[in-house]
Amino acid sequence: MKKVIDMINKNNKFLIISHTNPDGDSIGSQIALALGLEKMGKETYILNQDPPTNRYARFNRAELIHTGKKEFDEEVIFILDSAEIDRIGSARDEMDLTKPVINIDHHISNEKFGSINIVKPNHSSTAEIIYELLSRIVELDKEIATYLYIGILTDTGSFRYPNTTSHSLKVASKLVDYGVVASQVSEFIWFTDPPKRIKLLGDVLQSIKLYDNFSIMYVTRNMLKRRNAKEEDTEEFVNYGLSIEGIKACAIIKEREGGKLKVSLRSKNGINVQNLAAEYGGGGHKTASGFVTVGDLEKLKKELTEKLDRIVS
Ligand SMILES: [Mn+2]
Repeated sequence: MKKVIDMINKNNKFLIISHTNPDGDSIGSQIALALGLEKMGKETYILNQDPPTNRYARFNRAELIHTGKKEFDEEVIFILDSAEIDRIGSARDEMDLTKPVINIDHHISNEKFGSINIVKPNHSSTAEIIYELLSRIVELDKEIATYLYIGILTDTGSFRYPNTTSHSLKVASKLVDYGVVASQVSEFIWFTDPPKRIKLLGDVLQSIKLYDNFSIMYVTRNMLKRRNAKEEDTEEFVNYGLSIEGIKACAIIKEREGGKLKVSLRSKNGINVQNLAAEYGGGGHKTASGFVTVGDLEKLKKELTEKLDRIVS
């Protein structure tokens, strides 16, 4: 951490990159870090391959997030919440490769690709680590605290997942002391869904197939079309597959353009779905992983049924 603080003190222009399809933790961490550094008088530029989804594009500071060609001469590059450098997608092409990279992440599989690596797998989220960094170098305020809180809230599934620790709750508590209104943030993130998303959820839940201790559901292009929805409207649907009594693992298959199939896997009670994702070239955590493959939906359903059956029994 001291090396990072030295690097911050000695430089002025910081590029802040995170992974493709950014989530609440990556976006919350990026915006909080940018606001903290700007408060110290530094210049920052947030760059991601993909724009934020609707849920996160509504943030007041979402305009800080850039995509596409970079217009910035960075001195230092932060890469947040990305276990491998490939996770940042095309943002990598914009990096000045002569500049030092500070890699900050909480994934156990992090490949430590940075010049400096702060990898803390016992932390719930990257935001929890950014809190530790910022609280040492700048006076936090309600706005910075709110973005950090969003990161922790989303990565812990509102403090429900096993990564919810005494430490993550302590950090959340400190953020509330800075003025975060927990109920407002929850409402903003989770209780402002567009009606089409809830209709689509109904359709997707109809597709669920329950086995002894795992479940599989899917979203086809037609299901999306019928509700005038996009794949981003299916975010978090996977968790319903795991919310059923006795279920220890679940999968959701999302049909994409061009015959591609995106699969998200979730598990609990010590079941590991990371290796299953890896079999298809994907990755993630033990309890949350995913992959993209090409093929036939029915065939993949059958394959996953057999493989999940083996994992949970
Ligand atoms: Mn994260």
